[in-house]
Amino acid sequence: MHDLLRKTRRVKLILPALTEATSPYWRPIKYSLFPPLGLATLAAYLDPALDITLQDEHVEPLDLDDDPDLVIIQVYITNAYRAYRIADHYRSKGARVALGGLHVTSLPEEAAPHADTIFLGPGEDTFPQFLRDLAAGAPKRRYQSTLRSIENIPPIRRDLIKRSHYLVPNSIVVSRGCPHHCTFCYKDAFFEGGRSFYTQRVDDALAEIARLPGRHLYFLDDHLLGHRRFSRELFTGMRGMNRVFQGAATVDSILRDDTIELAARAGLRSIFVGFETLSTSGLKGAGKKQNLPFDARSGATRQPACSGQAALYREAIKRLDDLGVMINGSFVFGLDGEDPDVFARTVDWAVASGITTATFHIATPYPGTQLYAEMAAQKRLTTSNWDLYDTRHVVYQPIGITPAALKTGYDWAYREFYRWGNIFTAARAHRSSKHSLKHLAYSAGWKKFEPAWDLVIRLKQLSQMRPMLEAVLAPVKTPELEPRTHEVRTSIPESA
Ligand code: B12
Ligand code: SF4
Repeated sequence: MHDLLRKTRRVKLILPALTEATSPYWRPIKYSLFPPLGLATLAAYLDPALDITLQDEHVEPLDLDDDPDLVIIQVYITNAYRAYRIADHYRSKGARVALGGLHVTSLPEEAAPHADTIFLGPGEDTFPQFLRDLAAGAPKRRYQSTLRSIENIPPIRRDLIKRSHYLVPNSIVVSRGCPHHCTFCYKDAFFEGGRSFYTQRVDDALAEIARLPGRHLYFLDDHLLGHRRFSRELFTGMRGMNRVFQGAATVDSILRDDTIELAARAGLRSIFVGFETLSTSGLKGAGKKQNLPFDARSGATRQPACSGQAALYREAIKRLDDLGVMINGSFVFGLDGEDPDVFARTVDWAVASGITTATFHIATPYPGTQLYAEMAAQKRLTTSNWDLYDTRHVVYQPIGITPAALKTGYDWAYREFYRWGNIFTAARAHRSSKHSLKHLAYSAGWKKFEPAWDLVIRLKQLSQMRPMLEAVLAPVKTPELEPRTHEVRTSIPESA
């Protein structure tokens, strides 16, 4: 064994706090949801005999007085400055520092001066290669992932995760990437140089699920229904496992066939759907074909903004409502072509449609994305202070609306959607009164009891809240969950 590896006894994995942690928007509960799964995934490649610690600055103060030999830091865009400071600190103490993650992949030249080694893309191929090179005494400065697979990966080191610090310790990913190519999304840049959508083996995914204690799971996959055969086999295998789970999927995949019914029967109770905008032209501009009515996808068809779009969205919402699945709708403001009425239009629609929770974003051109390249080419980027790239600030010159109006409208949309009156109106939109009650509990619980959440977090009692979450995610009713014939809606072609 080479000296370099022999010297590596203490390894520290760090998720630095996002800059938001110091802002008035900071919501401790939002950042106490999920543990750092990426780092726990990487830790699985380390020799278990090493002294390994994993720290997530969102839920605990970092101990910076220690002396690890190897420091592994995950860098997101809005923790990048903090990550670089921590990296510099440990390097000045003589530690070997490795940086990776989304932001390092987007801007390797920016990250490189703060690290001994940087990693571009997912780490399942490059990190073990780095460890082998370290053992051989020749670690490289830069690794670029090209061989993409999450088949036969070692079990995630969940034992390093402090479960009591998180409301949802059972977060899980069974695929990586997504089959689509939205211009604002991190996906194409992050997975450049190799496959950009791939899954685990179904058996392995089911085995990982079986290893997780409790009932509740949160799939962090970009698109849980993205690979049709895989997701159908997964949900079929999950039947009888007595789980309740949440995940994300696209509009087309919800309407495509009966996969969503299989998911509901397996325990799907709430789903994240990126509606983004009600405007067909806005969706086309963002490359979000999977949200478009079929006849609007070719680009040749002209539809009045909204009509076909709203009908398609209504169909997806009704389908989910029939299954008792709550919806977390995601919306983006500031796409080209929008007018100042977009905020009221979007909130009114979301409330009337019975969307349970909404996530609003100001359009944010992340470095590496097509949107960023377009904005840069048009000289519309107004800042490169990455702390502001959190989808709450306007970092570019919008068209058709002023930056100030965009920011004000975004803030208003959040306030308005989560007004008590609107929470009640949205809750009433469901056909079943049990669904309405669950809606009320979930939405109000998420946004209206911040001081209570803060207290629970301070007392380190989040695990006590899990049974309540599971109760809110109990099934609404079962008739629609009974097996139905394999119905394929031909208007929505398969996208994956
Ligand atoms: C969970 C999650 C969160 C959690 C984060 C908690 C946590 N502990 O990580 C919470 C809820 C806090 C969150 C918040 C936000 N998020 Co978020 N989130 C995610 C999500 C769904 C999953 C992350 C994950 O666990 N992935 C699975 C693991 C296995 O992959 P991974 O973490 O990427 O790790 C791998 C590699 O990156 C690499 N790697 C990472 N670090 C290192 C280090 C080294 C040394 C090496 C070798 C390798 C390596 O190896 C790992 C294994 O392959 C991602 C989408 C996604 N699919 O990744 C979005 C995502 C990261 N979020 C995003 C956004 C936009 C946000 C928000 C801004 C949204 C908002 N407005 O509220 C906020 C705030 C963040 C901010 N202020 O900047 C974007 C980021 C875009 C970008 N370019 O930065 C993503 C990509 C979603 C998307 N499709 O756009 N998020
Ligand atoms: S569907 Fe979602 S994850 Fe897939 S490319 Fe579009 S924004 Fe990204």
